Amino acid sequence: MPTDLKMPDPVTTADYIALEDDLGAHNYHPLDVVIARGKGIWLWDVEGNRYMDCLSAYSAVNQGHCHPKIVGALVEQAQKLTLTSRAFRNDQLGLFYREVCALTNSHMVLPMNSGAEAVETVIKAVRKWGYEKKGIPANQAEIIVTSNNFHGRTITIVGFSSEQQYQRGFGPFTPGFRMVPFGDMAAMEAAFNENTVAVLIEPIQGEGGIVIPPAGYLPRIRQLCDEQRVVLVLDEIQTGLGRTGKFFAEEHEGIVSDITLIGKALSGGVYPISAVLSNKEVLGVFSPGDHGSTYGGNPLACAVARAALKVLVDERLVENAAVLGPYFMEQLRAIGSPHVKEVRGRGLMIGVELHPEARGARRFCEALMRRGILCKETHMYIIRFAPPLVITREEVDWALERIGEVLRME
Ligand code: IF1
Repeated sequence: MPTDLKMPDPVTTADYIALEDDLGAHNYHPLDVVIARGKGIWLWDVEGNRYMDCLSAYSAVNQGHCHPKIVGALVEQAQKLTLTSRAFRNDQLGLFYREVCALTNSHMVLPMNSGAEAVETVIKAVRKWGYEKKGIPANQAEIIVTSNNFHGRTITIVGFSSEQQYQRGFGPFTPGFRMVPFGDMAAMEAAFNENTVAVLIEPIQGEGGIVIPPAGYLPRIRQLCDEQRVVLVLDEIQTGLGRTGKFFAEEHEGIVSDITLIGKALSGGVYPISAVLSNKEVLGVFSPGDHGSTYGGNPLACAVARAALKVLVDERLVENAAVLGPYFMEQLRAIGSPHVKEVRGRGLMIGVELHPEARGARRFCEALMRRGILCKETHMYIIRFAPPLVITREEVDWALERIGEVLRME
């Protein structure tokens, strides 16, 4: 039955929700707020109500919504050239390569579109590297991953998730992954074998509940990878680009990965682009025709990413997160709510874990929405606070006043 386009246009929040619920797949359970406009840390819904964004589209909008310099780059490039396919070259790609490699001390980069595509790309790269450079027998390559991980939603990626819901109904899955409990050093050491090509891990588990690794865990993995010629791949798609108060979260651990995955804030939420940042040894295994994508490395994405990275540096957003994050967490602890079990995080990647008796985090997120703050629960009991990195101290105080009211409710 074709959709009745003669239906009147939606006007109210309820109208928009009805349209979404009627025609959209129900693969999300969003808050009942319909956003129409965003600027900086603020969002406005279709009724004109203003909200502080404390999710930043899962850290894709670190630079703030609709940053004029990033949108300006989008508009300017969109009027010149948007897509050539990689059958031809374009004048933005090399400039993006030079700038992102200089900023991240990388020697080779492969641009893709979504974070999951960057993860899939690195899986192909480390496997091929394992066969061609490490001499692992064909189809025997193993990648070590950790429980409670989140790396995307493709069949291969959910196949190595520990979250049953991400897997239910989607099998069969891709072999070649060995999962160990996150933070368990003995299990990690035991998982290494002659067929191990890489360890794929988030330096802080985002969706897993803002889980910070035990002290020494990542440095020991770095050492094991060095000793056993295994590639250390850090998924910084959510933690990277200033979110944790460092340019990359690995800096908190004093380590340097072999390969870093970035996405989300690489474009400031304006256009999908992700990238695999590598040394030449691993990404160098790709030959023409081995890998690609229609939109990967398109000039529009590269122009936007160049502007987004420049904003991150010019506006000292990493430094801002490093100052306001600890302040935010200290003040959250000072609320002294009986519901709160722990406040944890790094920079402006903050999780407030509630006691089971608090009856779940969703009701607190809904109460915060009624007070003009949009945030998201994860794993039932954790409220995530991740505002854009452009937030000011005064705006943090504005949020704390309202969060305090909500965390003191029954
Ligand atoms: C959803 C979660 C966050 C990521 C890390 C790779 C990807 C993501 C560390 C894949 C993406 C997004 C996906 C989005 C919601 C959000 C999310 F709740 F799903 F788990 F942030 F925690 N690595 N995370 O966080 O990147 O393909 O999405 O560009 O799927 O609902 P993507």
